[in-house]
Amino acid sequence: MQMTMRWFGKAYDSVTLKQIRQTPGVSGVVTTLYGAQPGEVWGKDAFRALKKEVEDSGLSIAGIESVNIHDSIKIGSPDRDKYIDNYIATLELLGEAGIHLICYNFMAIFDWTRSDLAKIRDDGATVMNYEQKRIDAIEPDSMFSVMNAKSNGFALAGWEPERMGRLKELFEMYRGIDEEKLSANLRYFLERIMPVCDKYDINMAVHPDDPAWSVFGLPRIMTGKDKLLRSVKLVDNPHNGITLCTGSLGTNPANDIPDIIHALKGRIHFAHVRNIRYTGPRDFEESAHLSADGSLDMFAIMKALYDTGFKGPIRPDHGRMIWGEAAMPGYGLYDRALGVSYLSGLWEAIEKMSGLR
Ligand SMILES: [Mn+2]
Repeated sequence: MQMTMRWFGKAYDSVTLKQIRQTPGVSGVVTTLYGAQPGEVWGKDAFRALKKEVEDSGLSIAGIESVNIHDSIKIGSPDRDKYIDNYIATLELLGEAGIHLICYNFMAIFDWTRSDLAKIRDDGATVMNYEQKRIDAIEPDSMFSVMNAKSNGFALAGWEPERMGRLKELFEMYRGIDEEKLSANLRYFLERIMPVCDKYDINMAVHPDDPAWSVFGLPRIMTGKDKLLRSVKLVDNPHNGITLCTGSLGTNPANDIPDIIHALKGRIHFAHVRNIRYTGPRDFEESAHLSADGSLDMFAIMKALYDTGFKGPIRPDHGRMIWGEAAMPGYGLYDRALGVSYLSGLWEAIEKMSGLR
């Protein structure tokens, strides 16, 4: 595995490349061309400049998170081919630049959902939190203002104001899109992009739904083992894989993550590893990475990745906000750096213990 951190670019992130480079064990970042809208062809010069900036800091770009999918592709609108052509042009540009990993999601409208972005815990740390009854009390089309009001003034990944200003329209567009249609539209998209992925050896890594159940009645096709297996078989090409996001899949206690890792062996191209703590049925908070602080067995997760020969980039995921840091919710430096150290420690121990067997 390659340990990485997510970096949002200097215009958006409070964390610097230098700080990431100084985090022991981290050799790369996953990033994206922030400001590019879903459906656009990325600018070659803008991406080159981003790549140079990362490499000048002594890090590499381990993958792109994300190249977002235009709603027309997810909905299967008549104009989808134009947006798939644009997506292919972006993949070509990234492939030429030596990028081999793209994370994306195929979620309807909302990328991820929380009821609170800064719940205060007993020790004064703040964490992102999800309570189903509070989500149920929110009108779907006011969800953006609820989330945005709590973002510390930072742009939230996946909550682009440009799209979120059109929520009513988006709900209208997704009317009639059920899981079958969403899956069929994913298959159509994958069939069209696989030749360019084969040409440049680009691994596509779809992100699971977060949380792992339907929210606001929208269809969900990436919620657990069976659906993930179905998605990789839609187009049975090794470049069609998944991002193993433990915090997203883990929201449903019925999801046995080590079992999912074994079932998806060879098709997990990227791993987001974080812990969560169940606080009620369909309620959870994002805890520290340690097994002891949450409900997931992080040793078992890292062991399953090791045992299945996982070679891709891994990153700590959302962290708590601690030590007075002000940052994008979930993406402060301190707790993610603690996550890096903890996950790296688990990995070293597993590696050495395995070698001793
Ligand atoms: Mn994730």
